[in-house]
Amino acid sequence: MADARLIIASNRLPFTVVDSNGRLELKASAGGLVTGLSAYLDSLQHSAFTNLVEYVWLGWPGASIDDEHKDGIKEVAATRFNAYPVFVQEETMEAFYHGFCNKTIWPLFHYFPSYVVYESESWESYREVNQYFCDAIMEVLRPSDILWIHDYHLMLLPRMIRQSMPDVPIGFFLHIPFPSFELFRLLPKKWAAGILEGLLGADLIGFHTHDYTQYFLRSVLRILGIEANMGQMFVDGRMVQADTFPMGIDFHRFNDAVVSKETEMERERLKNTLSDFKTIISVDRLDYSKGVLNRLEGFELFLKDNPQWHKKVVLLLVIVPSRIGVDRYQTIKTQIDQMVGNINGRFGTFNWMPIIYKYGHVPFHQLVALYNMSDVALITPLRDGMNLVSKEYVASRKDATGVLILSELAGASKELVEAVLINPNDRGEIAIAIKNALEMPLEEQKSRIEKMQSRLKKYDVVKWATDFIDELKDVKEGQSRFRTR
Ligand code: GDG
Repeated sequence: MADARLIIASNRLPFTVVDSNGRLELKASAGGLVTGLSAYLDSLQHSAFTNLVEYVWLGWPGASIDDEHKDGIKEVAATRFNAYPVFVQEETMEAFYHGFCNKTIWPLFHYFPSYVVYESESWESYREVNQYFCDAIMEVLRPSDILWIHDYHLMLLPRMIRQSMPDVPIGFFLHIPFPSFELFRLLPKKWAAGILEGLLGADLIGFHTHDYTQYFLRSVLRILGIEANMGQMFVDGRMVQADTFPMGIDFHRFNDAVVSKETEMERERLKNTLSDFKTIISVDRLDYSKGVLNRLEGFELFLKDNPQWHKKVVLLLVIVPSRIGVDRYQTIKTQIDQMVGNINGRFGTFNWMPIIYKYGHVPFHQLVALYNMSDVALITPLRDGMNLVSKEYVASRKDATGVLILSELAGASKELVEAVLINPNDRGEIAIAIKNALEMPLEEQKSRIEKMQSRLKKYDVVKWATDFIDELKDVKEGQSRFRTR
């Protein structure tokens, strides 16, 4: 595979096109995927052990672009971000993203079957946008490249590409849970089979946990009748592998940022107002799957049961706006607002509010300062593919103190076994976990955090991506050996 380039496809690019007083500008954006993959892509440039030095990132640029501006955007995207924009009109993107992606797939794959909307038009827009991505990829893809497709927005894409370029190596990684067969089968047969066949167009399909991989294989067996042996399947005579790759973080980015000047300044500023209190941090995108209401109920119960902790502890609740175009997200926002108000109204005094609530994005160094100065992290999703925030909290504990309370329904709980694991549906358990975390002896805190840190350091995001790409190359080699036999 000499001169192979890595082509990455994800719904969004690492930037968004914004209109600034009539002028289009490209603004860098940084979610978990962008930050994680960027660390890997940087490492490629400096590694002597891979022939993958060039990459191109394809995705939607975040807005409709007029024909007259397309070439300009393409040029800046290529030079500043190594990116290739997939142009799709905002209305089509809206039906696709707010429709099938986030009203059908997201709730179903996160075990909220009663939230799922089944609309054939939105399935059509899902197919349509996957086809737009396929067309754009075919403009740049060469047979010697490696294509790595990301996440639930693009599950039909591997097969579409395979039909046009039968031999190109294609990897697919799902960042959210793959649900058990009993949930997956709720999808109309045509959609369920379409999604599985779409995914099986890849050579390697990766999931965060062993369970998700097994659930996927079970659905493939029950719906398509294809059997697997050790995750290996034969699809139209081609070997396809499903496997588990728990995504890590850029450990040193967080660990080193703790001692940076910017973080130091943020920490000082925060300490000015918070030095009298123990602090509990909670950070999520706005999403019903993140279990924020359960968390607040657990915290309320803790305050009710533990008056000795009144005026001594503060919950720092950061909610980052997300998918506000979907009704369910508006509803959950209103419910969170009300509940925070109720708890503060019920327990607060003129010199103490139990919850400090920030609805908005916080800059990176402030986030690290919050992780670093908080005695406890309270992370209680009802379902989460992985949950990187829990890993970032652990990485930001430079002195190895602190306690992570983590839902056993987050993928991360399979690795972070030294966290205080809770079931997010059990408010009583959350309340007790908060008390125990605040009162945990320092030696126990350190022993737990150190073990988690050493694991996160070893299996970081660069290792995650390297393992995935290496296995993809192995699968490809295995296929050619199989063919020559
Ligand atoms: C999906 C899956 C899976 C958040 N708020 C701020 C901020 N963030 C950053 C965090 C973290 C990322 O966003 C969020 O990642 P999560 O993993 O916690 O959650 P999702 O966004 O739902 O991600 C998830 C992930 O994909 C990766 O596969 O783990 O299960 O749902 O990196 O740091 N960053 C800054 N300010 C914020 O306010 N700077």
